[in-house]
Amino acid sequence: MRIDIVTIFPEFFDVLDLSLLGKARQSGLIELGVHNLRDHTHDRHHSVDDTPYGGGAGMVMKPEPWGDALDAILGTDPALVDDGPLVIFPSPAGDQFTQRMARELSLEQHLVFGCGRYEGIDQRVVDHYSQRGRVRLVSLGDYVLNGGEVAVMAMIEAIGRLIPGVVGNPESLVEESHEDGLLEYPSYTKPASWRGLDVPPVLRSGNHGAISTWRHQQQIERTERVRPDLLPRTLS
Ligand code: JEW
Repeated sequence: MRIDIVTIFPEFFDVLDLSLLGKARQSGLIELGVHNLRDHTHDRHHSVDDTPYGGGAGMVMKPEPWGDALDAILGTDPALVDDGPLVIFPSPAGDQFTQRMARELSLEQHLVFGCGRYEGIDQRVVDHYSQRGRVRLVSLGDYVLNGGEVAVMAMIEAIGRLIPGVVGNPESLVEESHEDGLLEYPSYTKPASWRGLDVPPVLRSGNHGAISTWRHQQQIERTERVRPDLLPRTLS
């Protein structure tokens, strides 16, 4: 998969050199381009923002640097068509990012993330690229961030680990929280007793049937307790 990011804080994405995602880049499974929006300004002060039409607090990102930056990545072919790059703008007004969406996005060939700052990007940028191809507004969750960078980081981590070969053991993908609609069961490692707290004896019994049953029961209890909204709606 190819991923391009447009941001005024390219250094923010230096951490993508590390860990699983860094290895995936080295092995060529993920190709990453990070682009500084200010490289696409033409004025002396490299301005990317201006005051909002209609008034109001704060600043809005100007459309021209966005147009130049995105054209440099996407090309200027007026029709980007249905199977071209997918452009994603993180936004508090977007569709909620979920594990399901991560799975869908992990099947894409080319993702382009546009990270806004200030009060957001001039609406015409979204409108223009929606006319030329596929654009999505995506929200990480119902809280307000200062810009799109943290949201993009989270999305790339969630999407990247679903690309075949990025996570060493594909079974660990299936087993994890949310892939089966339930929360994860609690995990333990050595020592068997720590500060007076013992590992549940069933996990040391060697009885794999009993272990599976216990873990599944733990998943259901945990989900009922903290995330009942994840369980299928039951009658009565
Ligand atoms: C988020 C991108 C860019 C995503 C999630 N837009 C906007 C905006 C901002 C603050 C207040 C009101 C609107 C800041 N901001 C962003 C915020 C994504 C941008 C500028 C974002 N929360 N926040 N899930």
